[in-house]
Amino acid sequence: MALRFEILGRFNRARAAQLTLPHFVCQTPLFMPVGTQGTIKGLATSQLEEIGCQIILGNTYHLALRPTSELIDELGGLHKFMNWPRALLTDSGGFQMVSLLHLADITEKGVTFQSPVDGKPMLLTPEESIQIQNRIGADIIMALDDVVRTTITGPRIEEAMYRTLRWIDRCIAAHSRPHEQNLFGIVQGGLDPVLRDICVRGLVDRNLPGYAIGGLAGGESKDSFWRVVAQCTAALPEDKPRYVMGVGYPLDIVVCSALGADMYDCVYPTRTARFGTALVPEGVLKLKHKAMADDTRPIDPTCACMVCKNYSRAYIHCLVTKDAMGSQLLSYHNLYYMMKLSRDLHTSIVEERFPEFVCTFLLKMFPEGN
Ligand code: PRF
Ligand code: ZN
Repeated sequence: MALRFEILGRFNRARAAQLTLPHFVCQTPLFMPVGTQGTIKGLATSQLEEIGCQIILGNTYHLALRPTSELIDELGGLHKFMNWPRALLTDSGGFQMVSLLHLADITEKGVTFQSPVDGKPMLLTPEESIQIQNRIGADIIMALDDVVRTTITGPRIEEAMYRTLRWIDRCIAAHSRPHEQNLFGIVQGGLDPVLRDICVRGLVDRNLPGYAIGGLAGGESKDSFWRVVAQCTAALPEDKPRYVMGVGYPLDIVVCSALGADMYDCVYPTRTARFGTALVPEGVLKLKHKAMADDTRPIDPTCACMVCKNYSRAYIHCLVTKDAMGSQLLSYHNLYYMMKLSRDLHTSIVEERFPEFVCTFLLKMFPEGN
């Protein structure tokens, strides 16, 4: 195992921990911004450090196509290539293919898809996904899983869960750097508690360094989503990190942390920034709105970020549709908001005032109580 997970404080099921990875000592709960071609769109790695990002996601699928994992390996790994000294996580690639390319097809061998470069059929097997991730060199790598939409029902959900369990053994066998990189397993099983239970037990038997809860945030109701997270966190080992994949709405992070989850990733804060939306304690602020045109206040008067210290809503409104700097400043602020949320969750749990923090958070977001 290439990690240490020490719980520093708890409130009921919520935990605050220190997660020591090969490249960084992280504090949980934590949010991980998502990169595409080895970058978080519009931000320099020095800015990500300034914002307080602890782990960022590299996209295996994009990196494998360009510049290729072989080249990244030759150039000394992704940390060096993108000049990011802190922790990195790569996803296995299958989910991205299925969600980005509707051309992907899953068989027992792996995920088959048409190359976006030349249209040739390609196959990503569990072995290859791990080999690619070993070459990229992230602190945490993810098992190849068979992901299906939670909104579908029937035997496909069961097939995908059992296949995910068969593939985990192929991933473990292919992993060549267990002392430098942590392989996390991914719990699948849709919204079915029996299937989720079988999957959790199967993965826990493999004694992995950490576990992810997959297959969520795909259009299911909040009630079903929280139910699955609650079931999985209750069954996963206490002394290992728990990662809810694809989750990034501030409210969901607060709720999942209360349910005992530790790690999250999502494109939401940076994607919504590119559409002119800022995350604020009250919810969201639409910078494109004409009311912003002469508003001299910062995005969030209570925010201590570089953007809120230096620029007005009016200025960002003016930039937002016309210059890349508009979305860069909004991405900066939004990631700062997510990092502050992560820190506030961590500290409030350690300082035994988690319920008060949650109440304040909810009252700001829902002042009318609805
Ligand atoms: N599996 C993988 N990556 C993911 C997910 C998953 O289930 C999700 C949740 N839908 C986001 N990213 N491998
Ligand atoms: Zn700000």
